[in-house]
Amino acid sequence: MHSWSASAIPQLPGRGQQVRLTDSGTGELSATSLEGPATLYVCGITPYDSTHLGHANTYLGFDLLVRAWLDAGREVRYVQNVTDVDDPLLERAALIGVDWQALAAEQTDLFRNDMAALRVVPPRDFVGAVETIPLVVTAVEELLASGAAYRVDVPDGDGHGVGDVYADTSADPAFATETGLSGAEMAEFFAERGGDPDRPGKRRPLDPLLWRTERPGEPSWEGASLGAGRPGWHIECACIAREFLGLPVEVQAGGSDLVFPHHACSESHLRMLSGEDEPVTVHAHGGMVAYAGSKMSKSLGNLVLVSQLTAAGVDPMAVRLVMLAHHYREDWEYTGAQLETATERLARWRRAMRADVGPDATGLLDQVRTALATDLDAPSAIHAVDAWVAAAEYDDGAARTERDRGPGLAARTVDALLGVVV
Ligand code: 5CA
Ligand code: ZN
Repeated sequence: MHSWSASAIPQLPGRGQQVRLTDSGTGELSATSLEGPATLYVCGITPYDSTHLGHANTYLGFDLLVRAWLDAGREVRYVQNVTDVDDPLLERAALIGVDWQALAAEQTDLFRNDMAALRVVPPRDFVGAVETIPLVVTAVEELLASGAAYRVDVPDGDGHGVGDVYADTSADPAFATETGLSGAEMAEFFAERGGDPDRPGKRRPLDPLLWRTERPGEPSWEGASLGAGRPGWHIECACIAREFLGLPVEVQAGGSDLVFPHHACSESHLRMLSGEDEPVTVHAHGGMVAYAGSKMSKSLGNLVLVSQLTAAGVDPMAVRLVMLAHHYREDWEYTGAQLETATERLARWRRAMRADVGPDATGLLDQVRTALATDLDAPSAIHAVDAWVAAAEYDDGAARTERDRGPGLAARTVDALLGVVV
């Protein structure tokens, strides 16, 4: 499917640094490469109730990675999916009495508009689950053939298809080891996050669904030897990553709610399909945004949407500054007061950076580059910009630099590296 439109990124003097990111499994900083194309897979939305601030926080967090890589001179191959068929989407469409495809299309459009307004660099490939079904069918057939998957009978299956297909996690001795989670934690998350530990006929509670044979009243697609049905969730992201990026994927990313089972299962599928021990190099996860006391989530309904804020006249750049004030891995709770702070900050940045003269911004550029290269530390970058702005406001005339090295360079720095246009 088509992505959203890109905003121009200004050129900066010199070059950005090698980016180090925290790997969520080890908790240690891991250096991304300086050479060759960078590959990034960020799990996209399931298109309903988009785009809430939790989604926006995730995509803005990894937008900093894209910007830091581009600044360091790397070609960036960025893929994001859209889960445009899955249980939660079908359930929501049924609940509100609309066609699921219409809901998905409308919400994906809203998401594109929000991402463009927030000046998020678009992915090179923006890929829907539905358009990926032929790839999934082939992959599931491969997993069945190699013994890494098995069939489970469907009671009252109406003779449809040949049963559901599950991945056999025991075929992968490295299953979920990268997460650093205990068995008890995995069991808890699996049950909470879309898994079916008690499904009769499964070999192990954590075995994930690969192919769901067709059921009356549910959409289904031709599945060759699998029979008609629809794909499981994790295998879609595995297939899209393999097809559009190749292996290994340098950074696999999303919110921390995807560490297990989603990313662990996707990585395991990739391992089984490719024979590569480490199909993902760095596992990067953003923190969870809460509102009114709980994680912002579609199921709870405690949502603040980007489009609600912008429709009320909030500058998208202020929304961006709300997020950037938090480190991407932090869990935080949104409040209106944070939006006020961000709006005031944006006004101060604008005044100082639109001036004809001001302090030299060469040091600021270095500070912002260093902050981003160190685990995308946006709060430190903002602190450095605030200090430059304070110096500009204090300006006693002693240290004025012409626009190109002063306010103009500061403006280009926050535009190119932080995505904030002043
Ligand atoms: N379509 C799947 C991924 S393949 C999915 O998780 N969709 S989602 O719409 O639920 O979430 C989209 C992205 O936003 C995911 O990366 C998810 O981790 C992240 N996300 C969801 N809720 C929050 C939240 N409250 N705070 C931060 N990130 C969130
Ligand atoms: Zn995903």
